[in-house]
Amino acid sequence: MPDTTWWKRGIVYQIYPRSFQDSDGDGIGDLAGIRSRLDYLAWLGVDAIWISPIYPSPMADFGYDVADYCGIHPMFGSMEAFDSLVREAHARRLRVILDFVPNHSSDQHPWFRESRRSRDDPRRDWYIWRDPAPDGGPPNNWISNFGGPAWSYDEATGQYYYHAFLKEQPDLNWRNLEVRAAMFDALRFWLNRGVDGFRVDVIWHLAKDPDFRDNPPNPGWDSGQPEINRFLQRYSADHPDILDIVEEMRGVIDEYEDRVLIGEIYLPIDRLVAYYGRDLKGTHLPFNFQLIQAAWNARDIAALADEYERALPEGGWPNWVLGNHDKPRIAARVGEAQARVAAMMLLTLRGTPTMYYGDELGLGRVEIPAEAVQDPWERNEPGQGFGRDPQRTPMQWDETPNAGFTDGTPWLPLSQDHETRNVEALRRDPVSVLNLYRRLIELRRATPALRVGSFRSVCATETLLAYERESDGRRILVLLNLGRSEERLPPGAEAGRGRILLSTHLDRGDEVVSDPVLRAGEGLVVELD
Ligand code: TEU
Repeated sequence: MPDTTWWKRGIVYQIYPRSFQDSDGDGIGDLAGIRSRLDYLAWLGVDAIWISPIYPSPMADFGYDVADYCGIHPMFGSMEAFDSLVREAHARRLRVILDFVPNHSSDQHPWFRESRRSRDDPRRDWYIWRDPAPDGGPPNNWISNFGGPAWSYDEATGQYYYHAFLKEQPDLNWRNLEVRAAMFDALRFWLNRGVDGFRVDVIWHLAKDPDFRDNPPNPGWDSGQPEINRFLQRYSADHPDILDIVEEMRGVIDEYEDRVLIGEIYLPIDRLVAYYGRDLKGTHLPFNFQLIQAAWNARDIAALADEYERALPEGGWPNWVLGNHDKPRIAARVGEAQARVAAMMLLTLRGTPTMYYGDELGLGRVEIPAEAVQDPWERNEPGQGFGRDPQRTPMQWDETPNAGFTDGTPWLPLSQDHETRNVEALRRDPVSVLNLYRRLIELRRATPALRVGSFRSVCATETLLAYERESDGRRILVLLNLGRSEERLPPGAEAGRGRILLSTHLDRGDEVVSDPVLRAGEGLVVELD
């Protein structure tokens, strides 16, 4: 029996809800907006949407500061709007994955308000409170991911509380069993409403060193890097106790049929794969961000793919991510031509691909004028390129004002070229990056070797990456030219005769080749004889 598990076979599409589609003219996307674009997603061919947080929130970190784990922010709509989004998505065979933010809540969450009331409040231990250091300063040297100390002093009770991110995002104490129970009930609340799974925010942060030891300095740090990198996160993250918590969380997911648990994890490969859990009882998919972090160099990417394949536990299903709301867009990192090669890579590697909305339009870096900055990280550590607004700008749908995103004023600017770079225009252009994505998705869906087949590196030079996928004797060769000049497989590495199924240039179907020449920035999918 072939394994038909949807999250192994399918493609995930991330929606940043503030920026997908506005339906009420406030300049911010919402649930009704997403619902109105489901037909587009079905046309594109993806299988699941992951929606960044839509819960009530003061929006200090744009929803990653949750004030109620079981509600919908009125800006995004109502619970009815949510239910009908799920219903209509399911009617189109689209799964819905929510973002779960368990590591920290908003400082406006009733739990934290209660926790800070007094040292002996029953909720005190739900968060992480420590006495000042002997000199009155913070309890240790831990830094916030957005710069500055990770501890804030509370005058009224004379203690510091810990926040790995903003001071408006106090970390919950997952060593407290009541916290776990309350959070697991929140998961059940959404599972009962029919959601198909969760992407869990910073899951590798859930437990800290019980002794709160100082982190060691990072010898590789220089002043061009974010302040968080000054120290190695040895004691503040990736604590071994996290795996027990993740297994418990998975247990909740397994109370329901056919749901998925995805973990957001920025760790080296050997540590990342631990999050599959003992006997695969952890996350189904620990997000693999290698393609986001790697230098755009075929040799490095091949080495990472091989290392990743080798590191996977028996039965662990791989996955690949090309972009998200925290990292510069792929087209901004590697340029428009290479972004097409990257699309082919994402959709032909072995494992579940996660796409980021707008990448299918080839959206690049959108310049954000100083007065339009929204991201709190940019405000804390300005002018150094850490801000995340450039990759969170509105989706561009058509040629109308504001590209059909909103009738009001968009919360972030659109890219300058939105009159030509939009879904309608690119749909009409048969060789557009949008049509490339659609063809790649269609090809992956129709080709078992790409969907489920084995992976084998064929060759990698600085600029040429070649790998083979195989299933039931059907062999697919993927050739990717990461350079600016013509490429072909080096002597001795020729792979034999075959038929081109797809070129990134979308102009070479059905050609029979034995040693194809790739044009600059061209990728080919070849079915071998
Ligand atoms: O991101 C975690 C985060 O900040 C990552 O960028 C990570 O710390 C860093 O890249 C390590 O190299 C999640 C959300 O995706 C982000 O939007 C939130 O701001 C953050 O958590 C806090 O919830």
